[in-house]
Amino acid sequence: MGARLVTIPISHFCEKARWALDRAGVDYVEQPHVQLFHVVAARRAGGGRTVPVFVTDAGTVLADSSEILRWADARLPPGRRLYPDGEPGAEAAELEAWLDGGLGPDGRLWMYHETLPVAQQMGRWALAGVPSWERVAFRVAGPLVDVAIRRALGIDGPKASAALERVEQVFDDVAARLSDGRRFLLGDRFTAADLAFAALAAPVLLPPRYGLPLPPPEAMPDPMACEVRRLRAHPAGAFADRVYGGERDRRAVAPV
Ligand SMILES: N[C@@H](CCC(=O)N[C@@H](CS)C(=O)NCC(=O)O)C(=O)O
Repeated sequence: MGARLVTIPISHFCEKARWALDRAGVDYVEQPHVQLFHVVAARRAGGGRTVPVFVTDAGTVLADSSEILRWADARLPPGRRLYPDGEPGAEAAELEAWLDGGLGPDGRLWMYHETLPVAQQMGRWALAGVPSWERVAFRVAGPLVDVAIRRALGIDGPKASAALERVEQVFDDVAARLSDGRRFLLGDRFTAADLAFAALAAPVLLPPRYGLPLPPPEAMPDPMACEVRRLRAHPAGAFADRVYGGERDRRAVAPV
């Protein structure tokens, strides 16, 4: 069997891994699953309860997006790596870990709080490529999925507001870093920090060049659409858009 990536298709941690694999020209098949059903698929693939889980063609299991980035990077020439040699590579990894631990979960929590009430209308995007029985189960068990996701992620109104405030703080920090005119977070070179920021900001930006179609702001409830437009206009939101425009080509790069 060839390499495979087990995902929740719209998940931003999955986009992070997918982007790195695409960028390195890795040949793999994506196996998308609905939230909660993904646990069975992730465990079956040899991972834990989260996705992405990447199974290489040699059968090695990588159950964390950062591990997948490292694996993909090893397939690129040094000049194109997401983790440059030495201190810049360490700094890229440090920023990535900061974003993985903060922006990633916070943006997701806020996005679910805003979209769970209209989850069935999101099916067109959220169910892309998932097995048909999971699609049916999602439709039938809608209210239960809502309760289960809220419980699993500890979602409520005050937590969602606090999460959005933290997201804005990250946006301000990113903008401050870029304020000296540098092209990327660490200078002139695209690194894991930039990829992680652009991928993990997706729940609050809904980037048009994401690895698969996301709903446009117009399809979202008004309060969410309003925040998305506001954050897109933030210098860090504009930066994410530029990074997608310049660096996110699906399977565009040949391996070494
Ligand atoms: N540290 C992990 C985090 C991945 C993660 O949080 N994945 C989410 C999807 S965005 C997930 O699987 N959540 C389901 C759960 O926690 O049960 C990584 O970087 O891969």
